[in-house]
Amino acid sequence: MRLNFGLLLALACVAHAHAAGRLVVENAWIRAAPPGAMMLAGYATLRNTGDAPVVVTGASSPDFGDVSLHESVNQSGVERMRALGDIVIAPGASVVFAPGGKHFMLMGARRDLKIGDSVEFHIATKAGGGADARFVVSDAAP
Ligand SMILES: [Cu+2]
Repeated sequence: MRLNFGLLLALACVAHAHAAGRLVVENAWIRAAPPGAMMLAGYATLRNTGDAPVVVTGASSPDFGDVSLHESVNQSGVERMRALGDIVIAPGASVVFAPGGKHFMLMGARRDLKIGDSVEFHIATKAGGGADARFVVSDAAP
């Protein structure tokens, strides 16, 4: 029987395949604010469609000097924000960034943004790769 090297190669590849997370960014938007606003907030749903955990470590955008991941918390009736550490998203799970909770804190805008504009973002992950996303400026969630 002749060896089928193509088949052997395919089997070897399957044997070496490993579980991997896959980050998908959905419903990404930035709340519209008056021109010159010191800071803006972005929201999105981060979904892991892979078969291993995804660890989100941060985000960046060419349109902002600084992007950080925050969570609003109510402490004794006072609204405060705290920085989020790494966010672990289990396979099949999603993490929602929405008004009143987790948000992307956007500072140092490099251009004025008006409703309908879109902004490129890169969401960084521990495994590298991450995900690119387009956030649309809006006065309400999509
Ligand atoms: Cu914040």
